[in-house]
Amino acid sequence: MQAIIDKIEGYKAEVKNFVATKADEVENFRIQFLGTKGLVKTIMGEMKNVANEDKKAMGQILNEFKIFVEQKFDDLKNTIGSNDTAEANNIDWSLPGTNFNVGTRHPLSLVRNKMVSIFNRLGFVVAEGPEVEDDWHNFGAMNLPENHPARDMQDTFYINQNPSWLLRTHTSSVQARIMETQKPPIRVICPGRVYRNETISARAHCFFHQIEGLYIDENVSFADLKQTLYFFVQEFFGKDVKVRFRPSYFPFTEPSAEMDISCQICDSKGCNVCKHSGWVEILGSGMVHPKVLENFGIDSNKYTGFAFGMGIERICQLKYRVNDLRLYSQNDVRFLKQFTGVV
Ligand code: 2NL
Repeated sequence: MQAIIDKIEGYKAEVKNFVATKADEVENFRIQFLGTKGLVKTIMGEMKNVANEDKKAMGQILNEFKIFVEQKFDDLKNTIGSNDTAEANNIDWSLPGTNFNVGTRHPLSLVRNKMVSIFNRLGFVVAEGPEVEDDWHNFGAMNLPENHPARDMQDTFYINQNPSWLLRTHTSSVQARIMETQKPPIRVICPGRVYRNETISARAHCFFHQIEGLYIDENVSFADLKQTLYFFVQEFFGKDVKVRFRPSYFPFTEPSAEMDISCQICDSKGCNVCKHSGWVEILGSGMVHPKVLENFGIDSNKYTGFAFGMGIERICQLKYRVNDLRLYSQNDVRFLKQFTGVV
């Protein structure tokens, strides 16, 4: 027993005089003395060689040694730090944090999503289609005569390699494809990019975004059209918005109407956007022309429908006061980051 006591005294001196300057050395100390194969465990193993009558005294000595070593380890950790806290202790907590630049949704996406979700609640489902179209789906099926000015090269981008292909000028071509493949009742909303051969300016661009809607069933009336669009603008702009319908003309609808809303910029007091009239036009609409229905084999004596189309940029301008169409595609973060937090 005395031999073990002497050994422990020697170890105690070793532990006492142990110096560490780095966290790695503290960790080495832990492994050497307190690890599963460390000195404390090894000496504890010596208990089995101790005579029965000495076991109690020996147990006490060993326990004291263990506490002594643990105390030293705590001291080393507190002054230098151990590996598991090394990194934490090396951090300068007063430094400013790392900045993550989180992207924002594009304003046109925000507005499109909001519009789509309103129409979803009325039972309209989203349909999409190709941006490169043929003449039939873009013009022919929509009752546009061969000589219609919209078909002119001056207005429409035709594909050089195959001039029977073009960049769609409206998303009506998507609805055409729906009528081609589905039977009434049809209730779709078609958001998407469309192309027109325009000189780029604050008020015109060679591409922009549209949402068109189409509802075909038995007994669909002009009253349904008005109520649907009135509901939409109330949900989008707020209950106080006023609407008015003006007769208009589109080859694909009869009768046709344009819808104005009370100016959201000046609250109808008069401004540049409403040209001091208090009203701004936001969409075109009408009852689907019987010829368009018959183009897809839909019996126009049994079924009627309404359709409408609006520019997303226009709605976005009224909602967020964007006054230059070019801002939407210039990718200037000074513009884009203004929509942070807009859901
Ligand atoms: C506008 C006018 C409109 C339609 C689009 C349509 C679609 C089918 C049948 C009939 Cl499949 N009509 N779409 C109808 C009226 C107006 O858009 O000013 N858009 C920006």
